[in-house]
Amino acid sequence: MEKLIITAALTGAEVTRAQQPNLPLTPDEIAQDALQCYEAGASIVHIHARDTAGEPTQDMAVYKEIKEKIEAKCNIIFQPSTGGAVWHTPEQRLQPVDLAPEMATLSCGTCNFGPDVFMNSEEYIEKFAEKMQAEGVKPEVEVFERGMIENAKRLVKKGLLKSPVHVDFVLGVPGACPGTPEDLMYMVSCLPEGWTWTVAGIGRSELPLAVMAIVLGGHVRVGFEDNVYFGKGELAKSNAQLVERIVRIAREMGREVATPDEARAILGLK
Ligand code: KMH
Ligand code: ZN
Repeated sequence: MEKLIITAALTGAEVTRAQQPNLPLTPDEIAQDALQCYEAGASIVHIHARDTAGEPTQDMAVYKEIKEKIEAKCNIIFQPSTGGAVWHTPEQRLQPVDLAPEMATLSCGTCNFGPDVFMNSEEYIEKFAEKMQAEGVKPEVEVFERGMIENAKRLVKKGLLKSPVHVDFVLGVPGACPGTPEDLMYMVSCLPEGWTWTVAGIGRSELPLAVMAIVLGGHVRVGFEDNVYFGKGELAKSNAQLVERIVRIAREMGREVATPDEARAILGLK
């Protein structure tokens, strides 16, 4: 089995300090958190920027600052969000791709997102994919519902995505696919041969789905974007604490953890 790639989703666009007092918000806090997660065993950081008021922003300048601060500390893979917040325009969302990061997320369909709608029309999915191709950015295809795998396959047919694709199953978002073991098994069974996958279980589904991914040969995403708790009613102390637990479980189960350079090789990054 390939080594395990652990992604730390540090901040997200929706979580607040009221929900998680240790949420990193400023570029300095995000970079420091990225370093801690790297030291704990993460090889990718999934980044959402916040403005000086702590609100989600897709401003390229803020992403640039975060990217440079992280790169000054360690060689973890920097993966900005192009999902942003539900109210960002497609143009705003696409800005961090101008920094030509090694990876960026590419949501491959529309779904409900709590009380909101996370809008990803075919036109914009294709525009995002084209832009990533032009900048040499490897997309991580975000899959919130089963049909999004078919959309990714269509992008491959159109030459807008290169196979093997790397997919992130985001399961347990209220309004989209639940995060049960059966849901994950079904999603995995729908992937074409050779595609790689990671799973981001939302809330209480984070840990059980992560353990399944360790067993099945997938990869794992944890962090405050997806889940602010360590146990029932117990807030996590840090993103790194969530990463450390995955490393511990993986090692106990005989699955080695990938360094950033090993993750680059697995994912075919330049
Ligand atoms: N914040 C969500 C609406 C991504 O980062 O690419 C979208 C999201 C996906 O988080
Ligand atoms: Zn995200």
